[in-house]
Amino acid sequence: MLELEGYKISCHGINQSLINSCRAVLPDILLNPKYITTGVTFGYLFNNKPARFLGIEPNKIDKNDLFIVLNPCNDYIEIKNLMMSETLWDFAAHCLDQPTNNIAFSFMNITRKPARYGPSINWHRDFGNKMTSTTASINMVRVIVPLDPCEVSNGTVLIVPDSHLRADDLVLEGSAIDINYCNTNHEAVNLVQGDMLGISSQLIHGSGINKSNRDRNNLIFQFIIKGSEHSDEDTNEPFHNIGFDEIRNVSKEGIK
Ligand SMILES: O=C(O)CCC(=O)C(=O)O
Repeated sequence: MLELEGYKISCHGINQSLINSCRAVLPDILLNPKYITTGVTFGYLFNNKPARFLGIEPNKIDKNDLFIVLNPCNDYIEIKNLMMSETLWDFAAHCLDQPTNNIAFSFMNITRKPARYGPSINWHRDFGNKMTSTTASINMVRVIVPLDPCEVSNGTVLIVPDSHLRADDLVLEGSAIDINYCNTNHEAVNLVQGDMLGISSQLIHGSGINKSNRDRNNLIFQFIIKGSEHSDEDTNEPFHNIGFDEIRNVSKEGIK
């Protein structure tokens, strides 16, 4: 499916009470020292990539707050419950053109854009991205589940249609993406709570700054085709490789 279309939206697939529970536990996750150690803070991002905050006063940025939270499903039953939702797995399987019992969950994160200082995310493909990618990333889909309504003003996801089919001519000098092309040919994907957005690992996407007064938090679940080669040598965070039936049977303490 994604091989043809590059991305797919499912409207209102996730139960609102699951979204509400995840949203409610978010403040607790953000204060958890474990995620502060393993995640990426806005301070780190600002020091290393200040252009992501273009037009934002540095003193507006909470430097200790988290931009990326890695794998909170390991400890939070609220996130795990959403992750066990059949509609999420069926959607991911549909994106990968597979039966649900032939896909595996590998990794998840929260990507945050707080009101007034949420940073932009540069044009990129997930294929080959060291933080998220496995060696199996050609057989991978990342499914975005927004915890807040997302539109251009609060930094929703922007996609470059058909860029997954044009891996050659949208790449300059072997690595850099043609930024001018992306700047003029992208589309915004507006999402509401309950929606899911599946993105092919080959599709170029990014997102803008959030200067609005509305937070934007995305849960992002990564699935691969079972049996795909799997490597975590490029990342500090181990990837899971766990099917739907197994995930339902793991204890409430979390996925290990
Ligand atoms: O949350 C976003 O704005 C985009 C996330 C993204 O690009 C990714 O996870 O690859």
